[in-house]
Amino acid sequence: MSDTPPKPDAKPDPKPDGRTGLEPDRQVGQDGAVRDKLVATKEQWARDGRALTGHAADPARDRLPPGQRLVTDWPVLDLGITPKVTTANWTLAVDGLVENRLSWNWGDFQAQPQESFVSDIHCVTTWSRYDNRWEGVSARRLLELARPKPEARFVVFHSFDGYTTNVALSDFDDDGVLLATSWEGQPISREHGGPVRIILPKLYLWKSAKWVKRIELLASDRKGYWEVRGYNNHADPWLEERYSD
Ligand SMILES: Nc1nc2c(c(=O)[nH]1)N[C@H]1C(S)=C(S)[C@@H](COP(=O)(O)O)O[C@H]1N2
Ligand SMILES: [Mo]
Repeated sequence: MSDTPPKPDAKPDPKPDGRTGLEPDRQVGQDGAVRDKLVATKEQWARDGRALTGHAADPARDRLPPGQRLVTDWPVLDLGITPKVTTANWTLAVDGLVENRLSWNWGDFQAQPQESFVSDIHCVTTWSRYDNRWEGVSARRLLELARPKPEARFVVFHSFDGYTTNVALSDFDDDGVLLATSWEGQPISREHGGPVRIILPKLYLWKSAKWVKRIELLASDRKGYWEVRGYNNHADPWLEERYSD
């Protein structure tokens, strides 16, 4: 392991040509099955009465955040330190401004109701991957047990590799937010943050801490590893909140 941490994620190429990410050299344009699925999804959204904005002629545009391109693999991105966390030595603490601190091992985690969600993931390095099936314990379940104090408004995730990242409690306490243990029916691999990582699908993926070991609730915000290095504090891909300012 080198002493110097790897560079932050490369800044995305500017797209002065206004390309959509759906040109023929990109995966979606070549993959009729993916396109059909997108059309089907949009039709489902329409049936659900879900509000869609603009780009009606291009179903993919409503699902792909600005400046993103679709991939079908799942790239690995982290500080380059892959901690040796196993189900035998994994522990999780939930502390700070909670009525009931939690301290879980793998057995405690497995004793919780396991839920399944399908979500898209969006990385600030401009790739997005659709329809990831996750299983694990929901953030909502964890919060129900830990019971945040009224003054708790922010969350910091701490990981076994020393990484930290911060979100508003309202973004953690949301639909589809998971402490995920499985992806596409398989345990999440070590390189992707197994045995347990956060999946917070509405924000760029750097907010989804891999190898999570501690969830700290705070009254005031405290920036994490990338946030102090110029990445956006909120990180909403739909607003392209990549960098601060
Ligand atoms: N513990 C930990 N979690 C982390 C990181 C990290 O370095 N350490 N990197 C973040 C970043 S910058 C990204 S883009 C995603 C990448 O997740 P992946 O490697 O599973 O694609 O993990 C995030 N979570
Ligand atoms: Mo990243």
